[in-house]
Amino acid sequence: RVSMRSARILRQLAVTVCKRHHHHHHPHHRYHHQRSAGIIGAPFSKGQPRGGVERGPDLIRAAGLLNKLREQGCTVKDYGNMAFEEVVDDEPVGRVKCARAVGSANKRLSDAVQAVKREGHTTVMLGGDHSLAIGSIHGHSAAVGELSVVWVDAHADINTPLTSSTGNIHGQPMSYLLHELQSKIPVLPNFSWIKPCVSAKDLVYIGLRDVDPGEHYILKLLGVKVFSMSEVDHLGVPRVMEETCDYLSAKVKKPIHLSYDIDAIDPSVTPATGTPVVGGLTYREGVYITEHICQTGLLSAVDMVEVNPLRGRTEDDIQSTVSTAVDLLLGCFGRLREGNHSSDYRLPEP
Ligand SMILES: [Mn+2]
Repeated sequence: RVSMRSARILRQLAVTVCKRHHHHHHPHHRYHHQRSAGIIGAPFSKGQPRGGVERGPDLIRAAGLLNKLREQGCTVKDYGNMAFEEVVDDEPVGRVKCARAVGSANKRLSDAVQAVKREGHTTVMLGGDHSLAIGSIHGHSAAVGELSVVWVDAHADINTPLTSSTGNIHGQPMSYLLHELQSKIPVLPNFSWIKPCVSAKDLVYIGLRDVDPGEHYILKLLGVKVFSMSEVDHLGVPRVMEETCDYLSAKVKKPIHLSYDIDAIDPSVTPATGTPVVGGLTYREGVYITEHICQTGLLSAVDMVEVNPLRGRTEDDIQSTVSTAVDLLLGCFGRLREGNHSSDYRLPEP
């Protein structure tokens, strides 16, 4: 049932209803479930200082995301790009920059994600910077209850407003969402709506290689499961994904929120991003992560963030970054590198 409130929110979003493709269950398609993607563009960049990241949603669409998803049998509904209010006099609060704008944008995003979840889709939030994970995860949890969060990123993004040395909120989103950190979060304007909704035991990091001292302390203090690039090197991504899923489904299988920062991938592949760090995941490792999560059948929301065309030095830099983001999203929705065919495919008769 769509509530009055979410109906209003859905009307506010630009709605493009797309052709639905129906696929019937077929025993030969073990991993080919009926999937439906609800796409929300969030062209927002105030969680960090570099302009350009607000162009991410349109670039990812322009690279053919919607058609490619449909070609692999996915139902797609594009809710368009969100509009965010201009906040004037958004002075730093302590060291925290643009708190009012980030708080307000994420409140809107949370409402939008709730509404899209209630229409039954797997949400795809196209960022924008990673501060948007606050609203995306908050809204997802408000709609479906307790979540598992898989955070694929070079960075842990778990600074509190007080441990952050930069004051950029895109390095802090997890701190606002974790129950365990609530006593460490100061009051910020436009943040009072946030209710912590993730337990440290339900969070797994993959790909970390640039972690601040305060963040490292928090990860150890809370016993968060981390597969840094060292573990990726040591175990290999297949084992990392097996352990991730075993760890998250040890008790109950919760819906998975995959928060994918494009900077998790090595900058030789995805250079057009705000805070690139050498030594990242290969393209193949990055895609394998999405394929594995897809095959759990538990993926309920995805963020794809930090694609910033202004950070690419060449057109090739931008194209490689954007097309990798698209391929990661296709992997989330059932694309197999062995190939796919629809369940009603018939060989032409001579
Ligand atoms: Mn990052």
